[in-house]
Amino acid sequence: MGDYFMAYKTILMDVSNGVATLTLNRPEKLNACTMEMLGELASALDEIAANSDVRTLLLTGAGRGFCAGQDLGARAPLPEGERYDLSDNLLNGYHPVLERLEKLDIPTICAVNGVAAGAGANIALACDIVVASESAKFIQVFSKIGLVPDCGGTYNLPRSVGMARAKGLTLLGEALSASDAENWGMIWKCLPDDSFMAAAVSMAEKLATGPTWGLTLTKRALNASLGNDYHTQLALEAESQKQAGESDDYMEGVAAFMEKRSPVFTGKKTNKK
Ligand code: T3D
Repeated sequence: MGDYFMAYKTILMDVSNGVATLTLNRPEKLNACTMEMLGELASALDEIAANSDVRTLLLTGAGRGFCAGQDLGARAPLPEGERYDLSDNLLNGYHPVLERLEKLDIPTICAVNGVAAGAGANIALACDIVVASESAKFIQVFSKIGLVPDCGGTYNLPRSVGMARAKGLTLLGEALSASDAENWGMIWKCLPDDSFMAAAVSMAEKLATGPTWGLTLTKRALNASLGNDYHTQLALEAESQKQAGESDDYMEGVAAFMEKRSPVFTGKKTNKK
């Protein structure tokens, strides 16, 4: 166990071996999201972004689920004529979390330990690498309660699985198994239940000893490619390679190759000490 930072009520945060692990921690409600949890997640992501010792984020859930999306306990039926403004919760609760995840300049892994439904599924898919235990499932459950996919679902799904599958998943709201999610290219890997968490931690620790700046430039370039044309992307690659080539880690990578040893990367941006 590593250091603990701010005390949170609905999530756990641990930092060790360069990995910050955030665990959604309302297992009795399958880690359904409350405004308190979303606020704590945003604060924890700010802490992580400010901590230069952290070189990978691992997001997971406590208990048998990853996250069942919005806590519906906060959505009791209203009297005739009154309605919730659900954009408010998205703009002020979910989006600050998603924006911080997107801006975080380190690799992010989501270890989906169990069911990921609604916003829970789409928060998972907002991470750079998604691994899931074989008993986990992904459910775009929104249509079951008359809502629209949110938290980037309508952006990420057509891009990862294609329009036909995105429409099937969201309009029908059926559960997708972790192994189908892997076969469809929606996630990186489906792993056996008994070795899943150890494998996710090992992957996170491996990334945390990697050339962090180069990895960051890589994920930024891949994310940008979704909105760029070919020539713009070639220009971005040249600029990214210029920046990666200025890092100590590039010098170390080449030296280690020539000396037939494993590289020791600092993860720092430039050659300036
Ligand atoms: O509102 C806004 O701000 C807009 C934003 C919306 C974003 C969204 O995420 S909308 C989608 C909201 N989520 C759902 O509709 C999912 C509801 N849950 C389920 O459909 C099922 O629980 C699951 C398919 C996820 C898992 O089913 P199962 O059979 O494995 O578990 P369960 O028995 O249904 O749930 C276990 C407990 O968790 C249970 O509590 P209890 O009865 O033992 O006290 C259940 O009520 C609770 N729970 C599960 N999901 C939620 C929840 N409690 C509150 N909110 C939930 N979303």
